[in-house]
Amino acid sequence: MAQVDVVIDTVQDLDQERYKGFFEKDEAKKAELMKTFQSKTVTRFMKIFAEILGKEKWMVGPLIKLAVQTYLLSYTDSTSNSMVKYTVIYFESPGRAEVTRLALAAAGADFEDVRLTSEEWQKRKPNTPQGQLPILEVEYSAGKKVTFPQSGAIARCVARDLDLYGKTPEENTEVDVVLETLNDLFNDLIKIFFEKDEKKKDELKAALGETVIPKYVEHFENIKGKKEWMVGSAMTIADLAVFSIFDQLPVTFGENSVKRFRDSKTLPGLSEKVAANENVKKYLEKRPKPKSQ
Ligand SMILES: N[C@@H](CCC(=O)N[C@@H](CS)C(=O)NCC(=O)O)C(=O)O
Repeated sequence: MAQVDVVIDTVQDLDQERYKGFFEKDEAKKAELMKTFQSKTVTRFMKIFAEILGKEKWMVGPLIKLAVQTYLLSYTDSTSNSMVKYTVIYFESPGRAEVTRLALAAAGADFEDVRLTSEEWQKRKPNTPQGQLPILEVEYSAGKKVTFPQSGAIARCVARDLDLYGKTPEENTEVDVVLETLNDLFNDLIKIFFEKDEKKKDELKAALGETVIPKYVEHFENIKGKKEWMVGSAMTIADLAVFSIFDQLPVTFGENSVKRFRDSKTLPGLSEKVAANENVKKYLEKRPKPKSQ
């Protein structure tokens, strides 16, 4: 049982470290202490536990191991950016990954922007969750790593983690409405890419600027109304979604596709505000320039 005591006392030491931040009154110092706890202290204790438990000679070893892992992950699964590294894997284009890349950039998160060529993708495809991109890898400082497919799911994952998902459950759902509308728009665009008949393809392209995009512009206008942002009173991933699609459309489908957007009384101003965000600005300067396809 002595070994159990060693683990329990070590857990207590870890808690003592956590309380330093917990009981700190000065908000700036508290934030600093919590950051150090999450980014350094938990990792240090992980190593200590790994050493103790690595011996694996006790009957209770595996159970303690499970308990300790659960205990540590309860800290590391929470939402501090400092302890998480994100990797977004997609093709070079903005496409279905851009809203996630923008969210990570806007929040100043630690993120790797991996852009694959078709050849590189073909090699990696068999080892991915659904054989499609984008993929988001999330690596916690305690060593846990998860990989998610599905652009909507990964956009929501980073929005939740990085406080870009609205402040209330109602706002979360409003953000979802925007992301789902964006998904519908993508599905309409994809019909054009997959159309083999050149005549029909041209018809679809013409309809884009005439009827398809105007319909989505109206949806987005109605959601935004007279508010400063799409949802609530602060920038969310919904604003990044609107910015990203109207940034991308003219490059891929020409200026005609976004005529209704340019004429909108509310959406271009929103896009300008998103582009003026310091972190977004830095990302836009750094990212590969979107190409027409
Ligand atoms: N519903 C999925 C669709 C993903 C999808 O269609 N990905 C395309 C690129 S936009 C892809 O991976 N194409 C390459 C392939 O299927 O090998 C999502 O939203 O992530």
